[in-house]
Amino acid sequence: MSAPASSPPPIVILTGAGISRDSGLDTFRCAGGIWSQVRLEDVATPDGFRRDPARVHAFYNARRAQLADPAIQPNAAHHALARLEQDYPGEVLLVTQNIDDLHQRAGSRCVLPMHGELRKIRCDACATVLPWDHDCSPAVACPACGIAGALRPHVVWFGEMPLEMDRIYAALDDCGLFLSIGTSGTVYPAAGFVSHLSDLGMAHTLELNLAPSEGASLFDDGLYGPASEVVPAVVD
Ligand code: BV8
Repeated sequence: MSAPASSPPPIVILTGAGISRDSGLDTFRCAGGIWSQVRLEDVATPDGFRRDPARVHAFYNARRAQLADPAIQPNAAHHALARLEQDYPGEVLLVTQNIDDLHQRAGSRCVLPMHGELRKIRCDACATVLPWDHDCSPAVACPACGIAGALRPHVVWFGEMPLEMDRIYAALDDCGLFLSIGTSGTVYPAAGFVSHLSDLGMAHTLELNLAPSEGASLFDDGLYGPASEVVPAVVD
C-alpha cells in the first residue's frame, strides 16, 4: 500500500535495513551482511539480470521465503512509526529503502517503498505489477499477458530510477522534521536527502542509528542504539 496523494506532510521519515535488523533480517553492509554474501553486480543490477535471470530470481526467491517465515515480524520500531502516523494523521510520510513489508504489516499506511517491494513482481513485456508470494523463474509466464521470461522482481536495482521521486522531493521540500533511521546513507538518491534539506535550511534533521553513520555530521542531531529501543523512545 502506498501513501495517498495529498498535500505534503510535515514529517518525513527515511528508513533503511537497520530498522528491520531487530526483526531478524540482514542489513546489506554490516559485517556478514547481504553484500558480503553475494556480489551486488550479480543480483541487483539490470546487467546481472540479463546475464543470469535464474540466479537473480533465486536470490529474491530466497529473500521472499525468509520474509514469509513466521519468525520474521515487525519490531517495536516499526510499531512505533505506525503509532506516530495514527497519532498525527496526514502529517507523516514514511519513505523506505527496504523492500520488506514490515512497515505495512505494523500498520503504517503512508509508505513509499522507493526501492520496490519484494512481495511483488513486474512484467517487462506489459508493465503489469502483481502481488507475488511464491517463487519465480525465467520459465514462468506473466499471468496478465501470457509472455514467458518477462517477469522480474519489482525492485529497483543499481542504475535504475527509484520510485515516487517526485512525491518524495515534494514532501522533503515542505517538511519541518526529517528522521533517518537505520540507514548507512551510502546509496543515492536517498543518501542525498539530508544534504538537500540542509541546503533548504527549513527542517530539523535527526539520525537514529546503531552508531553514527559516515554522514552523521550532516544531521542536526543523532540518537544511537538499536532501532527497536531508540525509535519508540523518540516517538512515545
Ligand atoms: C539511481 C535492491 C539515478 C533492492 C538496492 C557511482 C557509480 C555507479 C552508480 C553510482 C555511483 N554513485 C552513485 C551511484 C548511484 C547508485 C548509488 O548510490 N551507488 C552507491 C553504492 C555509490 N544509486 C543508484 O543506482 C540508484 N538509482 O541513482 O538512479 C538514475 C539516473 C539516470 C538514469 C538512471 C538512474 C538505485 C539504488 C537502488 C539500489 N537498490 N537494492 C534489494 O535487493 O533490497 S541497494 C540496497 O541499499 C537496499 O535497497 C538498501 O535499502 C539500500 C540502502 O542500504 P541501507 O538500507 O542503508 O543498508 P546498509 O546495510 O547500508 O546500512 C544498514 C544501517 O543500519 C547501518 O548504518 C547500520 O549502522 C544500521 N543498523 C544495523 N543494525 C541496526 C542499525 N540501526 C538501528 N538498529 C539496528 N539494530
